[in-house]
Amino acid sequence: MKIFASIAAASALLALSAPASAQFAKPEDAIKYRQSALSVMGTHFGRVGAMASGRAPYDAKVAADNAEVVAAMSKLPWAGFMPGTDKGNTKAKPEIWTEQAKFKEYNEKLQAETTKLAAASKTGNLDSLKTAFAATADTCKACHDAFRNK
Ligand code: ASC
Repeated sequence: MKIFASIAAASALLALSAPASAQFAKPEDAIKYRQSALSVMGTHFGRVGAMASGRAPYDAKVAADNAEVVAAMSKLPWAGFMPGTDKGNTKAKPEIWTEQAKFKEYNEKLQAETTKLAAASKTGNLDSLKTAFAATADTCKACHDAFRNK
């Protein structure tokens, strides 16, 4: 009987402690996932940036639709930086795993800035969009400088 109780307890513990790794079958899957999320985010951020910089005509609806995708995508990549995904087809620096508090702080800052970007895009005011775009881009860059290899 005792052995069953131990197995049950071990299974419960595993179920509780495994959520991050359980989301991906293999480390390569996690790497591909985070790169995909960051790539989609970059594509839509680039479309907002084209308007913020005047390379594309400003269309408030298009800006808002793209900023909405950026804000949604900004929540996703981080689950893909699970332990054991520091090696392989990745530019991720080891500091992501040795300075986890700082990495998390940057992830959260990005989510805060993209939320502001989405809000600014809904005002229909191009100057607000430009300000929020610049703040978001600075946040992208700070994290890349600290945590991404060239
Ligand atoms: C982008 C994009 C990034 C950021 C970064 C901002 O459009 O793909 O990674 O902006 O270059 O500095």
